[in-house]
Amino acid sequence: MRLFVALDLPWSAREQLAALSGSGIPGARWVPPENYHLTLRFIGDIPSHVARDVDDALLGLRSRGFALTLTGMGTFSKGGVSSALWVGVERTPPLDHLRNKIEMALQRCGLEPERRKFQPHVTLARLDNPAEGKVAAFVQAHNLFRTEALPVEHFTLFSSLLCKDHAVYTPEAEYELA
Ligand code: 3AM
Repeated sequence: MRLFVALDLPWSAREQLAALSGSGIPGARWVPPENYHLTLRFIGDIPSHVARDVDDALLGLRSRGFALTLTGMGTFSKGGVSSALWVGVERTPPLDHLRNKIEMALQRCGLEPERRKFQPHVTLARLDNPAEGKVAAFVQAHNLFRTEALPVEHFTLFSSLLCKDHAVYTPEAEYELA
């Protein structure tokens, strides 16, 4: 099972993100609104007995709810070429705390530590060799994007099924925050 831990988003925020999406960057593969999420930890393919341990560990995790604000816009690049367009996330101690607790819980299940820096974001589109001028103009045009403070009351273990031209994310379990 290919798994990741993420925050889902309320529909009000999904609608705001969807309103930004869909045009301005020819060839962009816009993420459908039902797939928007903030990845806290990508896990990858693990056997089902390890997935059960992960579920137990996440069930035992105690952390507080908090508020999350999406703000700004940016890109990830591979070899100097933009590969993903995202909306940023205001970095706060409770978000980092939750992410660190999840990381520790997963390491206790025997998973390798995550080596990549945590860069919280919500991916809006995946890009394949885009016109960089269009990407830069899009980022600049929407840089002041900001949502209201969104309540985070749970986090979710998602499975990810990669199909030919899209991914299907299924919530496998939700974990309440205090
Ligand atoms: O949160 P986003 O949409 O940026 O790109 C994948 C997606 O990221 C990422 O995990 C999220 C849920 O699928 N992902 C896929 N493979 C990955 C890997 N090997 C990965 N993240 C880290 N390492």
